[in-house]
Amino acid sequence: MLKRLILCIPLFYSTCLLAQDDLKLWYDKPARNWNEALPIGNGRLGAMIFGNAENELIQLNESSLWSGGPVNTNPNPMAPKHLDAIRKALRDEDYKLADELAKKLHGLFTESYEPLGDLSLRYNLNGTPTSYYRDLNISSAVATTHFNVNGVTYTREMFASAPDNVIVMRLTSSQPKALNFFIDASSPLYYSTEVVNENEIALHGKAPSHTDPSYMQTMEQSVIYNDPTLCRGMRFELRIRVKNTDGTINKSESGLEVKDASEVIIHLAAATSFNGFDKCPDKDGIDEKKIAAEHLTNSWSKTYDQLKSEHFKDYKKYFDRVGLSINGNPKKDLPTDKRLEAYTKGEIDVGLETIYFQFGRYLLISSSRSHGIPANLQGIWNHHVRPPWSSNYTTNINTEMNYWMVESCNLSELHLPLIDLIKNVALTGTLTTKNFYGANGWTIHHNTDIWATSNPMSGSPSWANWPLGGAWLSQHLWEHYAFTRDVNYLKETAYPLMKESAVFCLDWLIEQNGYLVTSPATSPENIYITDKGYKGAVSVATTMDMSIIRDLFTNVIEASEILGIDVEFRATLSEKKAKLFPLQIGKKGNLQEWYKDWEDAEPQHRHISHLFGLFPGREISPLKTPEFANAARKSLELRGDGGTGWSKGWKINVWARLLDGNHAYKLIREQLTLTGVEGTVYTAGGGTYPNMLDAHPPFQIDGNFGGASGITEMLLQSHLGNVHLLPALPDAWASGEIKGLRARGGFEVTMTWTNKKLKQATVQSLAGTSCTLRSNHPFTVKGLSVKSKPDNGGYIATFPTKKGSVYTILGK
Ligand code: FUC
Repeated sequence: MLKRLILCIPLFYSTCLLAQDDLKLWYDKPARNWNEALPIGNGRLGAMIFGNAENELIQLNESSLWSGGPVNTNPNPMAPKHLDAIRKALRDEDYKLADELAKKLHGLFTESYEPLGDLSLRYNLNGTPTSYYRDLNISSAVATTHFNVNGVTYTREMFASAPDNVIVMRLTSSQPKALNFFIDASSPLYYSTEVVNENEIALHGKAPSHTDPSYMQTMEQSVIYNDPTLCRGMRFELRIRVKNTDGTINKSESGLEVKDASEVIIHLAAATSFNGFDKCPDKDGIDEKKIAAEHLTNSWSKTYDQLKSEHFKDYKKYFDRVGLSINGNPKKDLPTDKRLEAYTKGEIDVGLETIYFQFGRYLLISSSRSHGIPANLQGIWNHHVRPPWSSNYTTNINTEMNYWMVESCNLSELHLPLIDLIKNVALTGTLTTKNFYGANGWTIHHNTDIWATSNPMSGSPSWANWPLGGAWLSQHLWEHYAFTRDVNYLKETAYPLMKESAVFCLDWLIEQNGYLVTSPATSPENIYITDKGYKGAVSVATTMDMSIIRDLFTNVIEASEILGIDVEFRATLSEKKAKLFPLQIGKKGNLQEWYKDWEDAEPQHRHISHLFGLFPGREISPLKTPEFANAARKSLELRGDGGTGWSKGWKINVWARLLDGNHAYKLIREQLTLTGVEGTVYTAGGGTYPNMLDAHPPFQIDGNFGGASGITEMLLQSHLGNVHLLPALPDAWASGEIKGLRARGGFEVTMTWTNKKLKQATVQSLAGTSCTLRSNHPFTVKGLSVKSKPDNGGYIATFPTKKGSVYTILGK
């Protein structure tokens, strides 16, 4: 504590925040299962470290390793014929018929994200391990395991290096020549291993040509390898090279036997033949063997310390941009699983909450750095051949949730993999709109994969018949601009894609009772009950549909104004936007989810699709549209606080947007409820596994990212044209410091607060735009004759800024 204080006093508080030394997940026993293993990743290569003393298991992934091949964009040529019939049924209010006909618009399932393999280290220990310890340091992205056997300390240190494209391990023993182990590798996919020489093992593999989603109960083969065209099923390569300093290595048929060594360095390289979403991954694949070998050759020329310091430099470049400390970040000397358990039982532990926030940032830095391959439902960490929901990109909430925090948490570059994927799906999506609906522009439906699948899948229309994935993803194109103010990016990349998404929406809207509506429409993934008692999915003008389209049109209009182009198109959008079916308040005072004031088949459904306008949209706010904000609050109350991990993550954000910090905080506490530990049932759904990964259940990473985003929304909001400092602080976070959050308009914000009141902030202007600040308490801007004025229950002030300048805000 004293050391912290000494560090903090003479320096600015940004340095003080970085002194947080508790950013570790640590345990006093090995992982008993995957949900206790620790994830590392360089954005492309991922590993789950189990930390077993004797039989260490390291489960490996590579972000481009998926089943399948380029997608057939016209799998259902009869589809457009059914659209008019569905619309007629909906006009006739024959919802049953509409639901049935909607299934005639279905196409193919997405493919699956596949595991790469397992690395196994079998130690010859001759004794029982004691003093066991393992951790994952999230401020340096290094995992360590150590234990004692007969007075010898065995240590394993491991990290995934992005600059060098390899996973690196250092194994040591505290006494000379005590390391004896056997190393080999295997894969749950088709593979063969080759022991290349005394130092190297190669694993050559082949991914399935097709993998059915895990929720499909099929009598036929669900994982298929046979594709004579060589257009489906990519090849992959794993290379393991072992450097021993002073022992011996003997090769056997299956692996390498290391004997009597004191230190051993291992490099892992892997690559696939994936050559882009539209290329046959085998026949026209890239040379995965050559790439893996190159990565290995490059890394091999460097020392362990060199690799580690380059890894630190690279990782910290991202991680250190943001620091969070709440109430002094009290430390707890407890293993993370025990700490979670105590928290679950009601202990106060804001230190754990800040770790959870920074763990979200850690996970994104470790999983979102591959060109065109964003973080999927499990980031990059998956050990199932048929993973839950194919570990794909589910765009009716989950993929977007993964990226809600990317800009505000100062990781803007990590948005690019998603933006690259959007470019791909816009290409297949242009064919899908044409082939399925005879429409212009582009869209995708409720999920996609590395092959940029964009068609409506099979199954329940409540999720399959939702053609607004493109419009929702387009919000991310806009947000990247809103935060960075990069006009060139807006012009060259974002605007053309956003515009074509709007073109699809214009084609998709039809006129009904004087309004523009979507038809068919669903509200993912809820079911309504009509007045006649019919339970259905398909109707018209659901609130989510209309809100997403309003959001898209608003963003495209603004973008075209900034770029000074498309005057006529902009006028058309404005005119159509005014005619969109408006938000409705239902008889219970709720924000109506459906076109009519119907009941929900499942009132506590985990999705809250109809609240899009409140978050992540910017249509509803207690400050701008109190009536609709109250209705949204009522809807949330009716839905309740339950739900899966991501559902709670979503609700944290939504309650923060309602400026109710205490309710958001209640959900954070529930989100951090320990789950998945044998013999204990703390929670029925959602929660957090001992390794701090989010439970759907099973594991799904969106809850981690959604939770981190929610914490950010409690501390800073900027969606209403101003930068709102500390909009939703809960009572539990009376004092604190946050460094380096980003706000729309191109601002970087650092704040300290005490007694829930802003004490001081700095705002760095990155784009030179005028800045409007909002705070719940009065403030002044140092050096400028600017004083905040009362506004709608808070205080605001506007001042011009100079690019690069830093402004100090003093709370009163
Ligand atoms: C949606 C959700 C499920 C799950 C899946 C990946 O379909 O309704 O709960 O998160 O996506």
